[in-house]
Amino acid sequence: MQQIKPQNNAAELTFPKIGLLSSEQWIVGSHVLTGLLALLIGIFLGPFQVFRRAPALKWAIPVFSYYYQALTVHGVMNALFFTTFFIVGFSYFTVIRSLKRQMWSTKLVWIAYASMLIGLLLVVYALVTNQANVLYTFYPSLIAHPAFYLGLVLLIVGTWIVTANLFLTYYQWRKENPQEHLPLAVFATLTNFVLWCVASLGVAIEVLFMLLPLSLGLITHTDPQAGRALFWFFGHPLVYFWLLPAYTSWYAMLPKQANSKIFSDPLARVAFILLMIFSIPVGVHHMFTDPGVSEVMKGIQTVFTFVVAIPSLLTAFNVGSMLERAGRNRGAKGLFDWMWKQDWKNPVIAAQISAMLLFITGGITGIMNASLTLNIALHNTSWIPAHFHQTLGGAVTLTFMGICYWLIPMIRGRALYSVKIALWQVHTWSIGMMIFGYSYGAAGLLGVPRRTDLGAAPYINADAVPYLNLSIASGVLLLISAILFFVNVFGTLMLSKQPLTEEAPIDTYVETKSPLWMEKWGLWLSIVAILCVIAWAPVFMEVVDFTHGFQIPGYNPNGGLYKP
Ligand code: HEM
Ligand SMILES: [Cu+2]
Repeated sequence: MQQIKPQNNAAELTFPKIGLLSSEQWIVGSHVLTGLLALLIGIFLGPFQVFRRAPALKWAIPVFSYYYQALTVHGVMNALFFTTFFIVGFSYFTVIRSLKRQMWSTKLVWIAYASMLIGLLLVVYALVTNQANVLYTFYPSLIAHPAFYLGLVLLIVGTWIVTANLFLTYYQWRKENPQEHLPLAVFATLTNFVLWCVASLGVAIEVLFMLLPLSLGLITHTDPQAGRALFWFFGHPLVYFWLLPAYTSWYAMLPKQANSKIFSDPLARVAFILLMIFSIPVGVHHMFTDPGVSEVMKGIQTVFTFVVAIPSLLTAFNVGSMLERAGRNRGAKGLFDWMWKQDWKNPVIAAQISAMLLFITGGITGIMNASLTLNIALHNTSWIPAHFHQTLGGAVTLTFMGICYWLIPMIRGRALYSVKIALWQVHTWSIGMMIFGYSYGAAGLLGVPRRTDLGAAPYINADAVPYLNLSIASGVLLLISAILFFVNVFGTLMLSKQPLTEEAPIDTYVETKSPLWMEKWGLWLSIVAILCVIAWAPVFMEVVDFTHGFQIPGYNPNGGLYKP
């Protein structure tokens, strides 16, 4: 990195009142649109999984007809590639706008993009050629084509470069502005990338030292329990990596969009710090039924998990209060009237508030999942996809769609193609996800499994059949919603003729009483490291077999036992 020089010293950028600078347009646009391309591949399989799993239909999935190929494409494209590209693009926008400067190095922006893009292409190759039917969690002993793992490595390496560039931009700004407060949106973005970098070490170790060598035939055996521990060291904070940009939008952009003010900026920063610190030490809650982890560890991480609920409750209070102010500014009187007095005709606002409403059920079901005793009843049932389609599919994706409704017009330089279509999209998505959550949740309580080609399964509990059939309604609504979304994206990019009217929702002045020590990144990193060691070292001592090493033969889902 020594050779790469900062290209943009000190020069404070001036932005047009409306629209983007062309440098921003390229940087933000390329990432966001690549993310949406990944979503385009992944999203449409969702409704067809619903149709395939409903006893009344049992339709074969089109194009990727093998169930696990389709499910892997859906999970990997939506959860790993759409999210990462979108978040990186959104984070660049946030930092460039809020700090009013170019990224530390534009060259690094493109090196990271190239790495992530090649990663995406390699993974698509492995998926499309039916050589990576390992789902988005790619647990060993399942094995995919090496291109799949190489693609994941490139994606992660790309995000590490992004992190370096973000922090170098921040330190450059800080040097020139030693006493100024960092805008909240940038503070949130930095906490998110600290969290991501530490978390991704787990999956990097798993892929580089276990999965890639196995897939290349350098080793023949593996250890599924150790692999799962490394994955979930990463996998739980991963969900916060998705969520924090949505929070960033709710805390730092929605107030301006809704013509309100944040209730408490320091409280928001406390929430982001808590999320950064506590999300890695809780991943064992994904391993509550794993035989290799002791009950003691499961109990300890249950308690930690409840701690992570606190910053989300702080967020509910802080953002709720901001929305109440917005509603009262618009004439709301009674106790709850302010909810209806929001600007529901604006898709950017409607999407974000609907996303929050979905997150209420997502959060409550999450707390249920986190209870060791309840989890045993819920684990691997359709309850789990019901839960994370309220959080990831609801809170996160719908917020990102809402962001698209102002960001894509800015990238294109024209107004949104159709506000009406956007509003229909938001409401079909919310109602669709609610029905999905209800039907899949209820079916899960009756024992319907997830990750199962139910269209071919003879053993469905008769009591659960009506719920699975009800889920067809959610599939139809969500299919319509996904089509409407992409009609608007492509319409805005290619057909829209109206001039852009909306300003970027970033306030660059900072009004906060938060102390500057909140930006002690070294301190936070040390606390994260200490908590990780306390929470995870005993788990790894339990799950790694130091005497016998790897003992389980790799398994290629396409070809039985793995032969290099
Ligand atoms: C268009 C609306 C969507 C529908 C109808 C839908 C439906 C489904 C269904 C039925 C499953 C479970 C299949 C099974 O367990 O066998 C599933 C899994 C999943 N979905 Fe979606 N989905 C949608 C959108 C999304 C979005 C937007 C995301 C993420 C951004 C997402 C991420 C996932 C993930 C990560 C899985 C787990 C895959 C696995 O078990 O390996 N879905 N989806
Ligand atoms: Cu988790």
